[in-house]
Amino acid sequence: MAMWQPEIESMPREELRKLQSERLIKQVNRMYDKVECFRKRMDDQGLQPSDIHSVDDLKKLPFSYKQDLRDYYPYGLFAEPLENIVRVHASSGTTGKKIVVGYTKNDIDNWADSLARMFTAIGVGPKDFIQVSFGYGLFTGGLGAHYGAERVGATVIPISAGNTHNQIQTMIDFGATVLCCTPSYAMYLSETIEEMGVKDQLKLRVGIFGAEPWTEDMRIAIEKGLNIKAYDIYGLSEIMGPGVSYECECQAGMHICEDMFIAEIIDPETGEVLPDGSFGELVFTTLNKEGFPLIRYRTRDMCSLIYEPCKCGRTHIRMHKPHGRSDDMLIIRGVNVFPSQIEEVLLKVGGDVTPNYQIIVDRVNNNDTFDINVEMNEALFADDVKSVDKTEKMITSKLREVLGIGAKVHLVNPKSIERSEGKAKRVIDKRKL
Ligand code: DLL
Repeated sequence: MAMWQPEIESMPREELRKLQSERLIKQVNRMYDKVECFRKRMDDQGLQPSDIHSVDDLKKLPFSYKQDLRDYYPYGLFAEPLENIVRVHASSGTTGKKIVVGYTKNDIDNWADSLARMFTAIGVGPKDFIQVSFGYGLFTGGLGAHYGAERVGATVIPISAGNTHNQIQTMIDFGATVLCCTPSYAMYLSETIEEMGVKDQLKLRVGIFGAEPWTEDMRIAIEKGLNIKAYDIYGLSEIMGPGVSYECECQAGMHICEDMFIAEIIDPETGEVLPDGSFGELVFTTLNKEGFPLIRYRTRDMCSLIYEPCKCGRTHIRMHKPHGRSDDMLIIRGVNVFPSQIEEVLLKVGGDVTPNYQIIVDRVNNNDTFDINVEMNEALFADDVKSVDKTEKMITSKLREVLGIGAKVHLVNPKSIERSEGKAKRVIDKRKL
């Protein structure tokens, strides 16, 4: 079977822009006819589909929000009759009601294409055994990766997340060469492999990780721990699932499938489109989704886009790793804190502590309390109280430098913080805000 290599990824930008404009116009017309919420918003702004002539007019169009998915739950935003929907996925997030998305047969095909592009971009093909350790089910990770893996002709090991010892034994017995899971689960797997003393029995060479923020230092730790090259993949259920963007072999930002999605960066406060290269909120418009299309969807993910051509020759723009979500961002004593900043500090400190941590925020007498439990490693645990004290003080001062506010750092026993098989839960916010 030939490697799957679509020309669309190296399409000249002018042609790509033309394709985007054509698809945008078609999409806006379709949605105006079929999706009540979108039509109402257009009408409220005095806009007609005929006002949209090219991607330059995108900024005229109204935004859409996660709240819309809740308000029209479950199927109110679908743009196809339900008999044309062949699959639904859902995501519950940390708060509130589930959101539901639907796919037609073509949507599933395009989704598999985007993941096939990703696998091909990092040299994964028919000879590979891909262990899909993303959760299968309503979460998009498992089935998303699965269909892409089949499309490139690889052998899929559809194991889903969890049951870690069995997971590792299967990896060894079946000769998995590629691992797909969340970065926090990859860290957990790596830790358990170390404990089991089976690292030299693994055939893994590549890992594909996403669904939650992770830092460059975490990438280094995973690559070392599992002896692989680790690639980032991004996506969200509302837009499609994994594969909205993905890294190529250069590991220098994730290429957005621009024939399928238009990305914009906006100021999350004002909604204004920011100049190229700015850091802000990522907004996506789907260009060829049939079942569940969205125009200018506010992802709440904060990042910037890279417009310089990539060394790999793909012409599609790239996005930096999202720094966190504007709605994951904690405001503690008036200061913005992203959990990823804490992870960065811990990974830099390295040595005596692990990147397993939990943030606990509370409000006592109208003041925010900010505690961070950090797991120490076995060596420090066996050391004397003075060394623990010293490390605690060092982390506290490094965190203050980065965050600009003080946190109480508590070094806790090895393996005392619960491990995650999916997305890690790093924050316990007890304030009733
Ligand atoms: O997490 C889809 C996915 C599955 C992506 C597997 C990658 C791999 P949701 O559950 O809807 O969908 O969560 C989407 O997760 O808005 C981001 O905040 C975050 N996220 C996803 N990928 C990354 C990444 C899936 N590579 C939300 N880096 C998104 C940072 C990510 N954050």
